[in-house]
Amino acid sequence: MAHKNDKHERKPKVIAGLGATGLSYARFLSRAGDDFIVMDDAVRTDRVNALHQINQHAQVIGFDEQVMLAAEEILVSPGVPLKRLQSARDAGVALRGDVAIFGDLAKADLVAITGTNGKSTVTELVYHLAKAQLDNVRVAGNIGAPCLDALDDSVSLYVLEVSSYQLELAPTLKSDAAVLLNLAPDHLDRYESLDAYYETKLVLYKNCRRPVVNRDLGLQVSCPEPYLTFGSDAPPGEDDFGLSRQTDTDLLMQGSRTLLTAADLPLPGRHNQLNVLAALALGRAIGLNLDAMLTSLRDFRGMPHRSELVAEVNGVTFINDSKATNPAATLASVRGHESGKNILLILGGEIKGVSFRPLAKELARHVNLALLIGAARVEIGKSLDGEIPHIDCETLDLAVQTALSSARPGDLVLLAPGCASFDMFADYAARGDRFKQLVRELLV
Ligand code: UMA
Ligand code: ADP
Repeated sequence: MAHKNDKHERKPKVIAGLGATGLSYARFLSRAGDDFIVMDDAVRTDRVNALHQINQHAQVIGFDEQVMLAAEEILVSPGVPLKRLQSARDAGVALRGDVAIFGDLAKADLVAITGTNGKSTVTELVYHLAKAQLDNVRVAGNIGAPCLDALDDSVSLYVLEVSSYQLELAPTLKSDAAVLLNLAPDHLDRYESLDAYYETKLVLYKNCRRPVVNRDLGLQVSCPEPYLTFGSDAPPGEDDFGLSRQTDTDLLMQGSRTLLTAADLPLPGRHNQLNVLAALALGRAIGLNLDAMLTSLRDFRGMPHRSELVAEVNGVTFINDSKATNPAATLASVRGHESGKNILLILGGEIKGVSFRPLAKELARHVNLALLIGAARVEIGKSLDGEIPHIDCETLDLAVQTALSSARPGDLVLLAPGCASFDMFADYAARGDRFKQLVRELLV
């Protein structure tokens, strides 16, 4: 008779999605000696090879209802919409996400960062500030490093970027400090409404010891201790962070103390001033020294594909902000580059159910010409009609050529497409890399 614990008698664990997270689940389960089945709609050979390095017997199949229903639990990759797994959930099969598993197992302090835009910048900034003052700081999460791979008992602080997709299965995540940076329309191809998307993000504050709250959002957060705030107005209290306008520059303040002038910042634009304030507030929330953070800030270099200067060609400046993947990010990016230069904006890709129409008038104040690419270019063109002149370029290659022939010396060509890249590229980084390559080819 088979023993109760015989693995042949046990229900299998199932991994849904074989991307970066799926591979991290495979490593996680293999460390525990668990067998598993992987489901994926579009299996890639390189990923299967990577999987078989972890467990050479692991089976990879398409999404299968019977397998899901027979699972002990399903470990879900963030890109897999939960409605794909609803019947298993209804039948009582547990759906688990990496951030919740990580939160249960992580022993060190945790700073968690979400928001529609600025997550990676603030995550990287907090990591940069914290590692100058603490040993063994680890950065992980949606920034591109699955959090289960970061689990390590020698870590003293985790800085975790969390997406709304990840929060769907981590509604009780405990953190020592957390921020919801901002909210703007995005991912409406996944959520039924804007409120549903916003509510998924708001759960981050539920079990947070020291929330950091953006005053511009007007949120009321209930928590046992007073919380720190930041915002684009002057700080209301001595511990709060904010901005004070001077005639020629903005000042970053804590209470009545001037910390920095905007001109001292290593990153352009009002949005990055807010990102810096959020990072400083998070640093204070976990006890980092403020003066030391201000010193470290000076050598933060920003991240690739976020307002990255590529080159100047015939007097025309080319900037890569491929990571601007929704209209609000595009607008922040455009505003961040206003310096009296004419802006030619490359827009388009997969639109994720979010219209440019509400922002078209405001974009028109800064943008002289839009060059439209990708699957949503016709739809975007309609939403810009009457506001911004636009040219249908279809491809990024053509958009770069058209930009160069339409621009005059002193103009700025900005790739801030306001859309996902998956219609034409593997991801935003591949799109940004292609843009940089095309611009560099103009130099030779
Ligand atoms: N898949 C299916 N069926 C589906 C959806 C996906 O089979 O319905 C499969 C795909 O064929 C693919 C795999 O799932 O093989 C991909 O899984 P995934 O989309 O969850 O991607 P990962 O590679 O695991 O990367 C994820 C995050 N991706 C998404 O949330 C879409 C990465 O964020 C994150 O860096 C990584 O985990 C580590 O935590 C990227 C992202 O675009 C940067 N995030 C969104 C954003 O920032 O807007 C939320
Ligand atoms: P995320 O990880 O949330 O996508 P990133 O830090 O990678 O955010 O920044 C992506 C883009 O979003 C930037 O290049 C910029 O165009 C825009 N952005 C960054 N911070 C903000 C902000 N605080 N508010 C609005 N837009 C922002």
